[in-house]
Amino acid sequence: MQALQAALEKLEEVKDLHTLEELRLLVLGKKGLLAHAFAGLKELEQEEKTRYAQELNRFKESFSTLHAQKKQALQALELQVRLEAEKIDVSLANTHSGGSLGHPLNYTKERIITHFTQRGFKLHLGALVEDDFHNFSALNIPPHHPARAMQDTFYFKDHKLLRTHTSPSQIHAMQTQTPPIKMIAVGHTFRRDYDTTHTPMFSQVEGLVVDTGVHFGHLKQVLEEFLNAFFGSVKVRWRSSFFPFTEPSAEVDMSCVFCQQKGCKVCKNTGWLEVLGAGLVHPEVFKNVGLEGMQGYAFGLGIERLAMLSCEINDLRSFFETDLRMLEAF
Ligand code: FA5
Repeated sequence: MQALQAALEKLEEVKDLHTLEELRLLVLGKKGLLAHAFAGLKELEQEEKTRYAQELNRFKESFSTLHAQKKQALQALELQVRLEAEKIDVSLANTHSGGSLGHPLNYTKERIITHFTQRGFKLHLGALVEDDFHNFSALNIPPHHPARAMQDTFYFKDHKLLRTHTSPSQIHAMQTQTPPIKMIAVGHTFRRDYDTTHTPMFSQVEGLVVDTGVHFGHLKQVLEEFLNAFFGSVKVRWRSSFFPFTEPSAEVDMSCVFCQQKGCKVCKNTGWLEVLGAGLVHPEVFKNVGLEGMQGYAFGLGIERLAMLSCEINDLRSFFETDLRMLEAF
C-alpha cells in the first residue's frame, strides 16, 4: 500500500505525458502494482481480505480520476505549447525572394498577349463552341477534306463542335469588322489527341492582319521580331507548308534554344524547333466572308509548345496535372 501511496503522490507532480503514461503502467498495468496487490489478497483472512480489497478499489478509483484529470491538463498544455511554436505572424513581410510567376501556361500566354497588343493587335477571345462553317468550311476546309482528319474533332449532337483551332476567330473578325483588321485571338482549343506533346485540350494564339498592300514580308518581320523577343536571339527558318486557309503557307522553325544547334534530344538532332504555322490569307477565305480582293496574313501557334520550350518542360501533360512540386519550380 505504501508503494501505491507513493505513486499517487508522484502523479500530482508529473509534468509530461510520457512520464504520466509510465506511471499509469506502473500502477494499473497488467503486471503493475495494483494487479500485484490484488493477487496478494488470496493470502489474507476473509475479513482483512474484504477491507483490503475495498481499500484497493478506492485507491484505484482515486488514481484513475486523478490520472484522467492530469492527462487532460497536460494535453491542453502540450497543445498550447505547439500552437505557440507554430504560430504564423501574417503581418510579417514576405521573405520569399523568388516570387511566383504563376502557372507556366498563364505566364507564357500573358507574355504573348503583351507582346502583340503592344504592337497594335487587338485581343479577341472567341467562343469555345463553334459551328462547322466557322471552324472548317469558311476556312476552305470543305466536308471530306483530309485536313479535317488532322484535327480530329469533338462534336456535339446538334452539329456544334469544340473548336479545333483558334482560326474560326479570323472568320468572326472578318464578318463583323471592316478592314483594316489587326487582331490576335487567344484561348483553349480541343482535339482527340493524347501523348507527351499533345493533349485533348490545349491553347493557341491566332494572329490576323487584313489590309490593302499586306504582303509576306510583313508577316516575316512580325513573327521574327516576336520569336527574338520571346526567346532571346534565335535564328528563324521558313519552310513551305500547307494550310487550306492560307496561300502560300509556311511553317516556322527557330534554332534550338536547348543546344544552340549542336544537336540534342529536344530538336531530334536537327538543330531546329518547329514553333508555328503561318501564311497569307487564302482568296477563298476572303470570298467566304465577302472581302474578295483583300490582302492579309495569319499565323497560329500553340501556347503549350512555347511554354515547354521556354520553361524547359518535356512532357506537355505535366501542365495539367496540378502537381504542386512542378508548379513550385516556377
Ligand atoms: C493550326 O491549328 C492552324 N490553325 C494554325 C494556323 C493559323 C496556320 C493561321 C496558318 C495560319 P496546327 O494544326 O499545326 O495548325 O496547330 C498549331 C499548333 O497547335 C501546333 O504547332 C502545336 O503547337 C499546337 N497543337 C496542335 N495540336 C495540339 C495538341 N493536341 N496538344 C497541344 N498542342 C497542339
